[in-house]
Amino acid sequence: MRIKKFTANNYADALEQVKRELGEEALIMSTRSIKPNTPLSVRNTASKVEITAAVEFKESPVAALEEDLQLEGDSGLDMKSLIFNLLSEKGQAQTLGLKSNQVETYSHLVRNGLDENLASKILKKTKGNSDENPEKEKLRVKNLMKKVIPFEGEITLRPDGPKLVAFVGPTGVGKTTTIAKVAADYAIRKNKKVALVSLDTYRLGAVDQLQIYGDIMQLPVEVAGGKQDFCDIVNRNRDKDLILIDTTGRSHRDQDYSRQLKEIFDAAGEVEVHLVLSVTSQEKLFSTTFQQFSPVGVDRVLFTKLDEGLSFGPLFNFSVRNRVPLSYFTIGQSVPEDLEIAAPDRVISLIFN
Ligand SMILES: Nc1nc2c(ncn2[C@@H]2O[C@H](COP(=O)(O)OP(=O)(O)O)[C@@H](O)[C@H]2O)c(=O)[nH]1
Ligand SMILES: [Mg+2]
Repeated sequence: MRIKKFTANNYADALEQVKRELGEEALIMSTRSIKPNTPLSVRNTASKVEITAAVEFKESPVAALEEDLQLEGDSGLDMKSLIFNLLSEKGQAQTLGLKSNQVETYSHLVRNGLDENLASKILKKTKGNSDENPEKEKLRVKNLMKKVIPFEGEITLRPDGPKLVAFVGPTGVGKTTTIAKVAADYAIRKNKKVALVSLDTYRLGAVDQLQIYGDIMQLPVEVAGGKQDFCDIVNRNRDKDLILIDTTGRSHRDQDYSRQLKEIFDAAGEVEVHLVLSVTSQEKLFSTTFQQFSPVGVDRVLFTKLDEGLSFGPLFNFSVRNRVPLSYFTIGQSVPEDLEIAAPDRVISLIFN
């Protein structure tokens, strides 16, 4: 139940406010007129109306959850959470005030790497009757989880010139391989004009790898050493629909590298940045990498190696907490087939199966 006071010059206006903010179903609990507390000289100021209204909290659990998550951010490891971690999952669920039919789902989520805090928040928002069948309860949880996963799906092209998309992330996560898969999808399946650009001059051999893919698909591959180079390349490829940019994955501690990338991208125009993370990495690396690349401006997150992943909770934690929309998933080493458009349904089945 949410209770709120509304003040206006007249009853109709106050009621209007109530409806706007709390909806048609709001309950009016009390109404009173308030005399303004003004000096004698202006005593004839009209009095105001105050309405106290209430509403049941059954609306949008999604919005409420999103709001909560945004407020909370990353909670540090304090004494309370240390002790909490020592409890059994059942103990945790009880401590969190979850219903008996939710304990199983809670345990399942936590075992699959979902952040405990996040799992308990989701369960609290979906809390049904305690005598309800756990399967029904689970379905409600799945639905809410599905709704809070941000996703944008595949790359959308521009009507007026090439779309520039850069892939950034740690070494070895699968950036170059993924670029080859995406390039094949647009160039071969969708029949679009694609160019590949490598800012991958740091690691010896890295350009070769992209070159080989380019040769197989008969796509131009260009290598940019710096800002001017990059702008020239983009200008030369104005006729393309899509320019895919590969980058070196240097140490995730290298903030300078991110600033350098930002400068290069800014000079060339609008570049959509996809952060590439592997589900086989430690979850901690997700957040440090995200921080490293935040100066560049991360627009999307792309998870690789789902075929080798053991737990998918961290993928959910990352995208939901940071509100970065998912773009693609990769599910194996084969180019071009092991690529899929990321969808919330898929995330849910990864977590629940
Ligand atoms: N199992 C699996 N391996 C992948 C996947 N994507 C890429 N790889 C492999 O990961 C390794 C590193 O890939 P690469 O594209 O060079 O990574 P980069 O350093 O980020 O460019 C290669 O052996 C790829 O074949 C995937 O979805 N699943
Ligand atoms: Mg590479």
